[in-house]
Amino acid sequence: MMSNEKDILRETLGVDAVARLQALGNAALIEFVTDAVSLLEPEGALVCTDDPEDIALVRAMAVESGEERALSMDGHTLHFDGYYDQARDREQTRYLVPPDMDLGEKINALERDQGLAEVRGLLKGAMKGKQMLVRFFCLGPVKSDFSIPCVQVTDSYYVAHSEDLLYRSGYEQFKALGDCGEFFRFMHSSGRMEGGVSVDRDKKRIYMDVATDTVYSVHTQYAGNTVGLKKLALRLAIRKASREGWLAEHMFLMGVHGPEERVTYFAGAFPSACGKTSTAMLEGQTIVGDDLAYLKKRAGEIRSVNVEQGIFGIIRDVNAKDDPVIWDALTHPGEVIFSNVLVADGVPYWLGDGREHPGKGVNHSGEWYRGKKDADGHDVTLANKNARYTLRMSELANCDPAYNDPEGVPLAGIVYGGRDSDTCVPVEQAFDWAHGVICKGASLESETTAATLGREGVRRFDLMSILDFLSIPLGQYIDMHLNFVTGVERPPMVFSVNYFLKGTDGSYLNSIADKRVWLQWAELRIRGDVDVLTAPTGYLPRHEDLQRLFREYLSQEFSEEQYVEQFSIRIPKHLEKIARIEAVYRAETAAVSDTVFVQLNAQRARLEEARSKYGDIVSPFDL
Ligand code: SPV
Ligand code: MN
Repeated sequence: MMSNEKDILRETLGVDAVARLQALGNAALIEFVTDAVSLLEPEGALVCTDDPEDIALVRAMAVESGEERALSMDGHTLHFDGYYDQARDREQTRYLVPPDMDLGEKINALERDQGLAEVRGLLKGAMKGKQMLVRFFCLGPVKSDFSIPCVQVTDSYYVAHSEDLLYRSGYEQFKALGDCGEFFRFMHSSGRMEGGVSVDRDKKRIYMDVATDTVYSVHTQYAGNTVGLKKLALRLAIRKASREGWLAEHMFLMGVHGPEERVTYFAGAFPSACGKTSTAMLEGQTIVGDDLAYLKKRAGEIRSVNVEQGIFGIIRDVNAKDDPVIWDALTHPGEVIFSNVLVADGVPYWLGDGREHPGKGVNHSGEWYRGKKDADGHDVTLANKNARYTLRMSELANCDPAYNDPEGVPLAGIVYGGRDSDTCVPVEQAFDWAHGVICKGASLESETTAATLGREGVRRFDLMSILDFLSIPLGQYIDMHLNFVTGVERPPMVFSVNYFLKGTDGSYLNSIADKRVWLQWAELRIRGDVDVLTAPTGYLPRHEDLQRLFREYLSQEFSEEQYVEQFSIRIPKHLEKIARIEAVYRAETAAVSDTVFVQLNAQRARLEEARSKYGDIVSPFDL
């Protein structure tokens, strides 16, 4: 350590904290923390190790600082984000790139020097009078070749507490790293606070410096903007993965339990609020992770790990009937952070919880009463639609025993799903890997939800449900997927699901429970236990197989009429979709592989041929 670095650190951190940093023997880390101290100017700092005492202190301080408040149930706390800070902010999340780097049409980028000057200007002195927390975490299981060490500095105890629930501790992982700069860096300040929330929302910025694997986030608390290791780290990981030939994905991981106690592992990509967590939490199955997965090729197969160890889940519509496991964890003692829900008499309430609601309480808008309007004249709902819960997976009764395995789980299937009211069938298998990558993953669209700021219900292109997090050009990302299975004997089978298909009268055709059948069917397909029908868009399940699965798993009939209504191929809708997707790729400034257009053209040709034979709507019984 240079002597002026030593002075800056020692003055602010004290001798013990400096010793903790020095014990890691990592010059790049010292450089990062020194920079953070000189930029943010904290009054002092808490350098935490993996020691449970440090973790308990952060949890206690989250309450003492007012960022969280204790609820009646043991271990439960409540956090509010500012009224206008309730979701990821796409507009203010930007990549800082050198002038010669083109990330393409879809990526919100800003010239590096300009962005750094702006965000570092906003962070200058942001921690005056506050403590800086220095935290070490590990993405992926520890001591694994999936592990990525991370350092987070923040002045938010809520952010640090959330990270303790969501990520594996990483101080020891840093020791294993040695003197090496290959780690991710996150710098966050909530900025000026009033009543425990960030107030200067016009100065909110989330900027990612890809040259140094450093993310800056300021004047925000919402975890999607601040918990560095979540979506901000995903963006850095995608770039690292593209350099090293693996995949960093916005996917759940789950074990689907088939006949004779066999377990088949699936990953699933769904845009936010489209049934992703509830799929990973399906009855009878085990969950490995609900949001982020790393995939690597090992000895001719694909292995995958959960990047996280906890869940930052949407609480809306979690109720005792549809989500018994989560419900259980949320209504019993245990460490849970509720955010942006309503609290009355120490009890949290949320939209769609299936309970009688109190007429007043406290929520993200302050004192709340039924009929309350905000400053813009909009109704203030009892809880925010994007209200969340944060807990460790180990709290869940259905946690898969392999969720911490450093080797990961063998991946047999990938599922893509979006909120699609009028085009795709409820479940379908891709013809092969390339067809799945292009016509399912890279063609994914979804109607927008409350998980991001902006209008809801607008159809939006969202390839692999990762568009918001893409940090390399679209074409390059697709190529990574296409090439990923080279040398893999049995690439994962690719499926699409659609839980949101509507009938001609505008009502949903499926109930929430039906997804169990789609997943069990996919499991049987992977194991070679069921046959299929060939449609222009992929392989469809046969009626008799679905009928059997509906009876077995849901004790329900699945009539021929239901089958025809749900599994008919809506050719004009598919052709419109292909035209939309093709336009997206044609508009890309960065190169896009020919395979994209070849696959889309082949699908169009199959659809047109089917239309000339059967008309606009093709019944599966005609196939
Ligand atoms: C999502 O919106 O996809 C989430 C929550 O998983 S966030 O951390 O906001 O990204
Ligand atoms: Mn997510």
